[in-house]
Amino acid sequence: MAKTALITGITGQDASYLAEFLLNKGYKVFGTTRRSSTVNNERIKHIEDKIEILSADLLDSSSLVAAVRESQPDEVYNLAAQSFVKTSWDQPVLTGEFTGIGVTRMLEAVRTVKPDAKFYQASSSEMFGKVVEVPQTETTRFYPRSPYGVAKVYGHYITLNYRESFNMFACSGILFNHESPRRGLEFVTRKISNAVAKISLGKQDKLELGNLDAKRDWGFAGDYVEAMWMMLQHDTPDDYVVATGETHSVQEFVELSFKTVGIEDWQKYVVSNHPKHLRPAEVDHLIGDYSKAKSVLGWEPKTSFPQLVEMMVKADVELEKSR
Ligand code: NAP
Ligand code: G4F
Repeated sequence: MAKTALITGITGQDASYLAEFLLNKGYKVFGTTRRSSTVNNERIKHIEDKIEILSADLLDSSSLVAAVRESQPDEVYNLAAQSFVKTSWDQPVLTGEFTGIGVTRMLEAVRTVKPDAKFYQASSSEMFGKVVEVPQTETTRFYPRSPYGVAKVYGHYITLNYRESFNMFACSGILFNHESPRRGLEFVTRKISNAVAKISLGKQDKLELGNLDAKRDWGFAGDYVEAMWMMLQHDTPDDYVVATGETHSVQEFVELSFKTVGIEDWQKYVVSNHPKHLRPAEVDHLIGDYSKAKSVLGWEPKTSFPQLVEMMVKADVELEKSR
């Protein structure tokens, strides 16, 4: 019989790729959205008739319980969160409520209504923050550097706690940054790819950025959702780092993006260290060791850094040409 999955935050980047992936595997897919005054389904428009949308908010336990009751899922992927690190300093309490306590609300909904459902929690490399070890593994001590990172540490440990307390099949994927043409425009990679596309078409003059020296382990979201699914297919629940094992600076992303559209003198267009884009505390250097995911789950990234940059810039050029 076909399996059923419930994905929270179905309008988000990862959920759109995960929903496609699960539909291809024959799953019945339910996804939750929160109420908004404008339609917000850009990323799932192409699959909307194949999935069931339920209304639920991470702040509202009864809506989460109802979503689990209605969908009766075999697998729950808790992807909903306030996911933009910079905003977490502007809205630290809300970020704690959504990204931290929201995980407990979701776990409670599952425990109450469908305790045998397998549960995936979207943990983050942002938990490593001011890193104490290079590269970062499942055993590296957390040192979060933002209200978002702190909230994710809470979400991570409450998932582990429900696994140990109630014997739930609950896993955390410690995912390093993953991007795609569907990435939100506020994140640095998409901000760059979109601006470079516009600059190449004469629609924008300048690209204002913050810290160009920050280094991230960037992968492709389409590759990473497979790792989420693999965690829930394994015999035992556990936590896994999902990464590429390579790190690159924001500047490298900028240079390669401009190169993709044939512009070598990128400095002409870029303003760096713009105060609006600097953070009260920075995460300088992330690089993940995914050897556990590789040896236990058989997962490996498929998309290289240059392929990711090219994919994003070319998609934005096409998008901006059509506007
Ligand atoms: P995203 O594009 O920002 O999507 C987040 C989703 O959560 C959206 O559907 C959003 O709905 C929903 N949401 C926000 N607040 C909510 C609330 N109060 N109630 C219900 N839904 C709410 O994020 P993503 O990049 O796909 O990431 C998915 C998850 O992985 C997040 O938990 C993120 O923190 C985590 N993560 C991401 C990365 C990465 O590099 N992408 C790395 C590690 C971990 P709206 O569309 O209505 O805003
Ligand atoms: O693209 P970012 O905003 O992503 P960040 O902060 O690494 O967070 C993302 O990855 C986390 C996993 O580690 C996720 F958990 C989280 O949900 C999110 O998906 O910024 C990346 C780097 C930072 O060091 C930032 O300071 O780029 C630097 N940066 C430089 N100029 C900028 C800018 N970031 C943004 N967003 N905008 C800039 O203009």
